[in-house]
Amino acid sequence: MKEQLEAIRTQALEAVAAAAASAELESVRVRYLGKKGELTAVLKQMGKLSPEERPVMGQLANDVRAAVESAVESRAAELAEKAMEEKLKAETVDITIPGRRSPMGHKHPMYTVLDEIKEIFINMGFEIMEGPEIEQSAYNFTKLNTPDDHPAREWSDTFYLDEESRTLLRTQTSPMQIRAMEEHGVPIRMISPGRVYRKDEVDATHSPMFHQIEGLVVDKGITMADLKGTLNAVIREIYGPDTVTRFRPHHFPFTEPSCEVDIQCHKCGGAGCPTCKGEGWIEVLGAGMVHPKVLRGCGVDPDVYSGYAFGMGLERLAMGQFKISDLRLIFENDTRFLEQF
Ligand code: 2NM
Repeated sequence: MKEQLEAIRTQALEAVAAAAASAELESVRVRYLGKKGELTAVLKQMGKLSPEERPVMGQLANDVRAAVESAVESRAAELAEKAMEEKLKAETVDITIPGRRSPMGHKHPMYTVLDEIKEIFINMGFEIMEGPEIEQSAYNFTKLNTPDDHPAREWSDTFYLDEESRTLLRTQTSPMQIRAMEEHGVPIRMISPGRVYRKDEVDATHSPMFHQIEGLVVDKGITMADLKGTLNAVIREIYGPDTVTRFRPHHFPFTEPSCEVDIQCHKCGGAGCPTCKGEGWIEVLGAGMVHPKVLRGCGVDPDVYSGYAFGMGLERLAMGQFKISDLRLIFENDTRFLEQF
């Protein structure tokens, strides 16, 4: 029996050392140490031994088991380490390979212009108040002193959202000015930038959605001189300190008197050229003194308070600033176009 046990030890240790993978090692373990293994088979014969031999063989069998078990254990650790090394080698990442860049977006040119203008007004003490794009016709037209038969109210000009023409997509941001006077009260000095909608045919200079900034100042003693001074200052911030302006009489339902403001063409200096369509002047905004009826409608006493308001389109400004020839490019959102700005 001693020889049998020694033989098991020698063979088992050889087999453990030769096991090249953990599955192979496991089958070696089962073969020698398992319930039906070789060592168990020998131990079953212990009964045949003399009482003197039994503890000696028992001790030897335990030694063999312990030796084989520990050999299996350390071989298992070796194999696991080897497997890990191979896995790491196979999965090595070359961190020196340049990464793949994901394309990075940036601010849309419309909003670059918008933010620039907001900044100018913020620095002059104006508040920014944004409002809903879906409006009531009361706020978009009626409270702005727009007569019931005004052409802008036609279904052919305005996007209505109900049969009764009560809700619509705002055609200007002035309804926000009305809300501001009603809710904030006066004195007030604010601008409302945002999208507006009109049923325009799309061409190089028209889109059914475009951007506007309108402004409103109401306080005691506000006059046309404040309007001219402020707008001249704003225009010179946008177009340069030497820009020449012209205030021309005009008509808006919500202001009286009203005017349009032109800048002298910077290309030709007023002589007339393709940029100003031969006019020598380029219209940049509309403005006027807020109509007393509009003030009264917002709970403001026109005998105590007066104010001026103005509105300007942003697309034309962006087109001029970025030398964009066709308005449609601004809204197509083709990244090959947008990434130029
Ligand atoms: C313009 C031109 C002139 C304007 C008027 C008002 C309000 F609400 F105070 F009556 N907001 N905006 C206004 C005046 C807008 O856009 C060309």
